[in-house]
Amino acid sequence: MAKPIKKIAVTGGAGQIAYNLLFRIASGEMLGFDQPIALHILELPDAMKALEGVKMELEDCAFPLLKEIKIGSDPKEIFKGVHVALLVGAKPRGPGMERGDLLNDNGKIFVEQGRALNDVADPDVKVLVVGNPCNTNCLIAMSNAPRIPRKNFHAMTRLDQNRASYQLAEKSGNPVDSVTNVLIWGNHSSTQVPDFLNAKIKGKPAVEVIKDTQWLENDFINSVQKRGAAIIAARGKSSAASAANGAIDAIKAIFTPTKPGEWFSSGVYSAGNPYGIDENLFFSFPCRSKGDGTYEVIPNVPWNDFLKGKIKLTEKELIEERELVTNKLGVEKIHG
Ligand code: NAX
Repeated sequence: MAKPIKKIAVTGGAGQIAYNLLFRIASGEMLGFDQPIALHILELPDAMKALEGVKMELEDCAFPLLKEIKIGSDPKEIFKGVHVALLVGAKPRGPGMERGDLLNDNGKIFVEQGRALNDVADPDVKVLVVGNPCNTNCLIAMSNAPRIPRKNFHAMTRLDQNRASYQLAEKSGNPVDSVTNVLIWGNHSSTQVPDFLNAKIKGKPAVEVIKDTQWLENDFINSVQKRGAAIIAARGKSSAASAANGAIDAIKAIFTPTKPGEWFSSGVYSAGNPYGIDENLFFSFPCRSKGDGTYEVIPNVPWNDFLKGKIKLTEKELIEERELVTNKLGVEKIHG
C-alpha cells in the first residue's frame, strides 16, 4: 500500500537555493523514493510570478511522487499540515548593513513563520532553517512556536560539514566517502569550528593520516570557514546547489539511522547539552538519529585546548547575536 503523503514546505521558492532544492525533493531524494509528497512553496508577493514559472517546471518534470504543488505568500496557508519545513527565504545582507540590521530584518520573518508553523503545521513538523543568520533565526522561529517540540528545530551546518569532508579527502588523497566523523561546532558563520581532531579517514584519526598540524589548524579551518566567501568571489553569487544539497543531507540525516560510531552536524537547541555551552542557543553539535526524525546530541566527543578556545569564540558570537535580536524583538520571545 502507498504511504500517506508527506507535506513539505519550502520558503524562498523563487530563489536560487530553492531552484536547486525543489526538484531534488520532488524526485524523492530527500524522503525516499517510495514517499509520495506535496510541495507547499512560500514566496513574497513580488516574486510570485517567478514562482509560477518554477511551478510550471516542476509540473513538466512529471515526477511520479509529487502529488500536489501549492504556492502562495501567506505562511498560514502554505504551512497548513506540513510535516517538514525548510525555511530558506530570507533577505540577503545589503551593502553597509550591520549584523544587527540583518538580524532585525530577518528576525521578523522568522517571528511570523514561527508563529504560522505553531498555528497550522503538523504538531511534529521538523524544521530546518537555512536563511541566514540561520542559528539565530532558528532560535527566533522556535521561540515563537511553543506548541512544536524544541528538538524539532535545526539550523543548517551540514553544508559546512560537507565542505570540511571534501577538504580532508583532497588533502589526504582519499575518496570523500572514506572521511567520517567530520563535525562542525557552533555557528554557521566564519567563527564555526570544523573539527579535525575527531575526524577519521578510512577509520583512522585524520590527524594520523594527514600529520600536518600546521595545515589542519590553519588552512583547513580557514578554507572551510571562508568557503562561502570564496564561492561568491568565484561565481559572483552565493552557494546554491551545494546549499540545497546540504539541506537534503540534513533532513536525510534525521530520517536515516546514523551508522554506529558516526555522527552528523546540526545546529540544535542547546538546552541540556553535555558540553557546558550556553543553554539558549542553536549550536552545532555531533548528533545521531535512530532514523525516526529525532536525534540526540552525542556526549564526550573530546576537545583539546585548541578546539576549546575556538568553540568558546563561536559560542560568544552566538550569545552576541542573541543579544542583538533580544533587544529588538523582546526578551520574552527568546527566553520565554
Ligand atoms: P535568494 O535571494 O536567491 O532567494 C531568497 C528568496 O527568498 C527570494 O526569492 C525572496 O523573495 C524570498 N524571500 C525573502 N523573504 C521571504 C519571506 N518572508 N517569505 C518567503 N520568501 C521570502 O537567496 P538564496 O541564495 O536562495 O539564499 C537563501 C538564504 O540561504 C540566504 O539567507 C542565504 O544567506 C542562506 N544560505 C545559508 C546557507 C547555510 O549553510 N545555512 C548556505 C547558503 C546560503 O548562503
